[in-house]
Amino acid sequence: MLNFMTSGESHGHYLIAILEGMPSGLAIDLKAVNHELARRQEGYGRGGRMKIETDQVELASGIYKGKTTGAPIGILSINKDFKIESMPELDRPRPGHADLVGSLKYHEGIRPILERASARETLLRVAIGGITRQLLNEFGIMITSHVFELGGINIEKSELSFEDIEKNKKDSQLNCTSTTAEKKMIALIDQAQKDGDTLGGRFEVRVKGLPMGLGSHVTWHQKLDGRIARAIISAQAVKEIGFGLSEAHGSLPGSQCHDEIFYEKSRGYFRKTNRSGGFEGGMTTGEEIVIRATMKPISTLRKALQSVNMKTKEAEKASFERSDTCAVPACSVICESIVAYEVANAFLEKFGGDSMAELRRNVDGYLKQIKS
Ligand code: EPS
Repeated sequence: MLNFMTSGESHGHYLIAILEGMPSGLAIDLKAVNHELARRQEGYGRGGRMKIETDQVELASGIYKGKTTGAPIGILSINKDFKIESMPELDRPRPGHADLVGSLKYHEGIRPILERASARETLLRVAIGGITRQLLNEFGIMITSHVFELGGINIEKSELSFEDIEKNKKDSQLNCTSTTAEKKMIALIDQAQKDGDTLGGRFEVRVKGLPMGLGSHVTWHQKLDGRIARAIISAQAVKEIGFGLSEAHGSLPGSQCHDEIFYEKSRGYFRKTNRSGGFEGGMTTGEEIVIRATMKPISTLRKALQSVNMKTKEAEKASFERSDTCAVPACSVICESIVAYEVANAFLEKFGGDSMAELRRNVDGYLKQIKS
């Protein structure tokens, strides 16, 4: 059973996480983890902070000769832009951020709230995802994502294969599979920047190579789709998530919503569609997990919205802090890592094993069983 905790503020000195529950004997490629962090920093429309930082982590503990030991893994990152103690207090909460509710609830002003609520924390969630996806990759489980809508510009709904997504988005600045759509999206981001506004969008996360039967129908908290939904919504600014046909389940008849079942001796049970997005009864069907999620526009607007000065209670425009115009590509990368952690957790819950050798034996035994 995996568990993690993060600590750290956007302009604090350190960002710290602990990941417990990984089996021993997994060689960890730190370059690959830091590559995910570099991906998180990309995206047209990101703010000035991304020019200051070169995000990377050290694995401070729990690794011996490059491999996991079964002990908790300490993850450490140092903020170049470490200036929290000298930063000005805000007194006009920004609509959409944690500012107003957090400062009333914790009674300590806005600064400490925004520092912890910031999307900066996702650096650690990506580091944890970078580690856990290496466990999944050992078993042929791969993850990708792509942005299919930004500021209202939508890529025509095409059933892109996992491989096509990876191929078509390779040189994209927006983690997008269509160059024509990307050009329009970039123009929209430029316009939003000029208007002092921000943009949100929608993205898809895909996981392939899964065995059937991760997660369980027997209790609500073991349903893996439910766990993924909670985890994705916990990412800063994510406001909606769906699986497979997603909201179309609400308008299509059952005959167009479920995945009919077939069987061939050579390949066992299979489906010709994946409208469920890879889940039935909270369990993986063995088809790809298909997640579609929506990120709201960043809440900090240069053209500030109406707020209230918490000292004087006078109506005033909200405070402004350096920020992104659009961070949807980053959000799709962050959610790849969030899904990696949840799937790895369910994988280890099902197959157990204190070491990779024992885990492999358990997986092989199960795969033989469901084949027969
Ligand atoms: C971010 C770090 C932050 C923001 C942004 C993303 O750095 P700074 O506040 O120094 O600019 O750029 O966070 C937000 C916009 C937000 O609202 O949380 C990061 O590292 O992803």
